[in-house]
Amino acid sequence: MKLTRRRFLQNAGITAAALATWKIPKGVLASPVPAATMASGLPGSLGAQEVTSVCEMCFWRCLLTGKIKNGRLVKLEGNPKSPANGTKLCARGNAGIKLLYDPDRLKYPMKRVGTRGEGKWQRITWDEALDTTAENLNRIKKEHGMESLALFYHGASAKFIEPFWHHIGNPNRTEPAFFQCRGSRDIGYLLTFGDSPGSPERMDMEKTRLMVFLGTHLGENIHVSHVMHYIEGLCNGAKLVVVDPRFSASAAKADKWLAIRPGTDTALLLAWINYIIQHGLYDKEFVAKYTTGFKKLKDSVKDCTLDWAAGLTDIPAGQIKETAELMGKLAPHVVIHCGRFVAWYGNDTQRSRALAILAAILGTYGVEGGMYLKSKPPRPKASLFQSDEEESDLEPISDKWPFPPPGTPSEGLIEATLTGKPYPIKSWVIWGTNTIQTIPASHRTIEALKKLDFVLAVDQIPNDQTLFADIILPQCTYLERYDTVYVWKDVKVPYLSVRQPMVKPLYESRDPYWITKQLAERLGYSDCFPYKDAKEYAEKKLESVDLSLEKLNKEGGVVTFQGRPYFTRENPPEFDTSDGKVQLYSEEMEDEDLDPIPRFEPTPAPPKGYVRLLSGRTPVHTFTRTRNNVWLNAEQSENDLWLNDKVAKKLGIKNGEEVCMENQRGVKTRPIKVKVTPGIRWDCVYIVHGYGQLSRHLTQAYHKGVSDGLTFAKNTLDPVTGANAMRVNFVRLIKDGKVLEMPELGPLPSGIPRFQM
Ligand SMILES: Nc1nc2c(c(=O)[nH]1)N[C@H]1C(S)=C(S)[C@@H](COP(=O)(O)OP(=O)(O)OC[C@H]3O[C@@H](n4cnc5c(=O)[nH]c(N)nc54)[C@H](O)[C@@H]3O)O[C@H]1N2
Ligand SMILES: Nc1nc2c(c(=O)[nH]1)N[C@H]1C(S)=C(S)[C@@H](COP(=O)(O)OP(=O)(O)OC[C@H]3O[C@@H](n4cnc5c(=O)[nH]c(N)nc54)[C@H](O)[C@@H]3O)O[C@H]1N2
Ligand code: SF4
Ligand SMILES: [Mo]
Repeated sequence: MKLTRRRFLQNAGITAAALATWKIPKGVLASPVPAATMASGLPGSLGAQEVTSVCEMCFWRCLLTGKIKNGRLVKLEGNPKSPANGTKLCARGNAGIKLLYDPDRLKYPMKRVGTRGEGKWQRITWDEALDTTAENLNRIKKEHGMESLALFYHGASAKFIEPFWHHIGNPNRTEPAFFQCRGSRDIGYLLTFGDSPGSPERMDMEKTRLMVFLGTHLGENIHVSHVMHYIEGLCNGAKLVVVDPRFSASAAKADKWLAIRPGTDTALLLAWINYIIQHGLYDKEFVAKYTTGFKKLKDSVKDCTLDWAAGLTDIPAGQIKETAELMGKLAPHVVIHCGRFVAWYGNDTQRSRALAILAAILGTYGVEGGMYLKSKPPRPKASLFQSDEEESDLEPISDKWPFPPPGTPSEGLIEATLTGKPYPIKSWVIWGTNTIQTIPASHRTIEALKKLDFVLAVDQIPNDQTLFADIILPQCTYLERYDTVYVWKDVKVPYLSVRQPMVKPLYESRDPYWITKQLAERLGYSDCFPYKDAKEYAEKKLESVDLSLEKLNKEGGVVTFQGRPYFTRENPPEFDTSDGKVQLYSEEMEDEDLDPIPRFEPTPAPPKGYVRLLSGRTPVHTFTRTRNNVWLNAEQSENDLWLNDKVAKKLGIKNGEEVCMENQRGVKTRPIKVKVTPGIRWDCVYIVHGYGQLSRHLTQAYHKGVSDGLTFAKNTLDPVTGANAMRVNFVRLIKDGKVLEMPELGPLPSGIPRFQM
């Protein structure tokens, strides 16, 4: 039976479908966690000396213990009972305390008194802020319809507003941090395996014999337990192949660093697949039993030879061959890392499909040292709403794309705001996401923000996007509130925990449940959010799985369950696809006139005189949200510009000198220090994302370093998902007021066109 697109998404389980109610079945709990050594058993009672909770300095959500003295949080540590991070936190996790006590925090509700973008505000009361917001949203809804109200959201704090938007039947909500992150990857894997690789990615690195990373730069990209597994794998003797135009922290640990021409990864993947098939290095039993379309795949990639790929990727054919042979030799105990941030070139779903296909033919799925399986722990459930979800016949803007992840691609909402098509968007509610730096082509986002009838921003610090809001609501931090109950299932030992406050909310900040409930009531939905507060909601959820806050705290703030990481005789392979098999050839894609097997589609090369602008992570910061943190700022307050040493020599630029970048639209950046290094190709430069904030209210971060996001001028969308690509922008350098044409140190292959200015 063929699937329509909608049924595919439903089957894939990634729509906001109702969750099954579970009780903890007998025997499911893993060996009980010993009782914690809490000074006082009751977290949330503010006299307690230690409180367990969940980190949100990034959304990996490591488990925490906070030490409190005289009502002040004095130290954060990893929760020793955590089966994932144990006692360890990363630098950002440790520094959460400096977010809590950041003097620049949003303290009171405010209204705009200057023009949008100016950041001139006046303190108002909560009543005035909520009433003004509701009046505006109700008025706009009456004049232009529900669909004219858009929600931009991210993170734990949006776990109430996002379902609310859904509940009232408004399709116009976007999570830029999903679309512009892993959205296309998840769709690529769902189309192949009927399953996404999860979060954390289910890569069995500690048990593997070989890891293959394309762009993934673990060590700079930090997730405590993921990095621990990676290091454990290396210590256990696993080999590492890193494909990256830059000598990343992972490349530094690699057995093979393949310095690929940016944008050509799909060619490399297809050549690997072809070589592995032609030389019989694939898992014949797995392919025969569990996949469809192998013959079509074999035919489709037959011309993707080593020499063809070498020309495109600039990786010597011998290295492509050698690494393909290594994969064949060590399969199936090979981690083909699915990556996380994949919004690269606009053909990212197809590249993710190619990764998934490579992982499949090597037989790595559900195998020790490959890609382990999602667990099925009990799922706590308690309804946030007393009424049924409202039926909606509104036309979702996302229908323009064949397989969008849930919600609307961010660009769809920006376009509709700017053009009024397919219908006007008149108001944005921005909740926990930096719309200015996170979505490429910021000049368009800013233009859209200026055009809107009403903008609400809910945040904890006066970050870039708050400058454009009419009303700003101060949310308390993750250390001052209850949130929902979390269950980790993309881990080998699944576990459950809950976020609980360590101290009372400071100033007039309020928690997300309270704010959402207040807004819902004022918008005429008093049947939503029936609980007194987020604590009661957490209790109800825990009750549904025979737990309570008290029981959980007795267990040290975490309960673990049994996982099922690998296929076994009792747990044989099964795939949630249309025919129950791994789709090497995708009929769903064919039905949508998309390539059913990935093909190499070149992304335009830099125009003459320019290089490609690349960006990524630093271990001590998370996007823009931590730049104002005084400890983390002290660690790394600015970014630098990685420039190839030979290029630097030709341009006469020395290490540590300052230059500006100019993008292909002629927009110039602030000065940035150059890091001259052989560790980056000549055809690109690299900066860390998250710097160069525009808000002067952030006294630590204001105008420190240079923003990649504000330098991205171009708007290239993945045709499958509608996600924006980030690596399609070009810059040249300006030194002492003089524009420097970037030299070309190698030929451009005939198969790759140049970007037309
Ligand atoms: N230019 C560029 N853009 C990117 C990327 C890139 O590398 N470069 N990476 C992409 C990726 S992978 C991702 S995941 C996204 C991340 O995108 P975002 O999550 O939007 O990134 P941040 O810049 O951290 O912005 C988060 C905002 O939420 C606020 N916030 C944090 N916690 C809370 C809270 O509890 N309550 C409320 N109300 N607000 C809170 C922060 O103060 C901050 O203003 O960005 C994507 N966009
Ligand atoms: N400390 C810290 N850790 C984080 C985050 C954070 O903000 N701070 N964010 C988290 C999130 S949400 C995400 S999505 C991940 C993102 O982290 P990852 O998914 O690991 O990394 P990316 O940001 O995609 O990739 C950056 C790397 O890709 C390389 N690259 C650039 N162009 C190409 C290319 O064409 N081909 C190849 N093969 N490589 C290329 C860059 O040189 C760089 O080394 O990090 C997570 N971890
Ligand atoms: S990786 Fe670091 S910042 Fe992220 S949740 Fe864990 S400790 Fe917190
Ligand atoms: Mo991300």
